Amino acid sequence: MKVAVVGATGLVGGEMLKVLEERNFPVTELIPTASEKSIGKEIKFKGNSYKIVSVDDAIAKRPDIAIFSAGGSTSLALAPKFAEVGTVVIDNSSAWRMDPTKKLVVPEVNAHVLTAEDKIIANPNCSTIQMVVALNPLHKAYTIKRIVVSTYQSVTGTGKKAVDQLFAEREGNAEVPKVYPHTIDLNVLPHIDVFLDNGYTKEEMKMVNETKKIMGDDSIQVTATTVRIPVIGGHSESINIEFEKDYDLKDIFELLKNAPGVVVVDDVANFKYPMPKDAHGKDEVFVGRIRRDESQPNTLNMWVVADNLRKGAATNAVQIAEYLMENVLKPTTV
Ligand code: 2RA
Repeated sequence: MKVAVVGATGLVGGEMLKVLEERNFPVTELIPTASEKSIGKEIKFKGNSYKIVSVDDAIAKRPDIAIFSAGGSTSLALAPKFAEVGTVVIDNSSAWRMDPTKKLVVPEVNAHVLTAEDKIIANPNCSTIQMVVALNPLHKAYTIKRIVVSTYQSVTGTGKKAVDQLFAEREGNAEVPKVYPHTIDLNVLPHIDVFLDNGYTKEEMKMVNETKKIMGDDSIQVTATTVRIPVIGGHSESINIEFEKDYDLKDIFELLKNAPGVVVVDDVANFKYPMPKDAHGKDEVFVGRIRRDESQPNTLNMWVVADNLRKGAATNAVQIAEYLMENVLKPTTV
């Protein structure tokens, strides 16, 4: 497959290259592209150096797949241009996610919706991906009525400059350019993405709307509070789930243990539970602190952690590409 990575110099772009390499995705030609200022810079892939090419050059090569991590406006402008030359775009921005003509895909949940007609496919928001991977098997068994989620999100979700802000603050450098409106080190910001008229943030509404679309069920009620914390390595989520009917707690453990992409880490006697430090660099979604909500019937609490740059972005995008390759697309014949 000829694969373009659009936004190859960013945090997620770098992770995309790593994941393509680690999963041995059959890349016959890699076409890394990024903004004008990065053209000519070199990136490494499978031990070789590749120069960043212009977007026009990348389109002219007619890649089979283009994995985008370049922001919403770039994606709105460029994804259709790649699609016009026959490339399938897998886009990590929020630009196409709620477009009713585009599929929003987490392979463990709804890869089956993909067809050869899909030329622009949306990769969901990181905090939504890890939540639906863990919830989908439970929804199938017990039908989720309502989800109350609070997130604890890594600064890597904001990008390189946010990681720089955190470490500069930690070193006592107050002069660092701030990407957050407040200090992030030794602090917590109940604010991710922009505030909307309803008082929620865009990140919170992504969790509400994307969950319904991916799980194909508009009746699931979701309410979210999304929070930035001074952590790298992954996003954590406290999730309270009310089901239509009562459940067997042992069965919940079994369903999660057998769910694709899920690892249960729940041994409180030995202080074992998921943490971003352990999820860092991994592709799975880690679930623990699984327990009955004793305050109301049919309700469960759990704690879900995943590396937001991996399963929350790059890994999910590459898994979509793998599914397309195995089930939908024909490889380029040389
Ligand atoms: C964040 N949702 O963590 C983002 C990244 N996609 O801010």
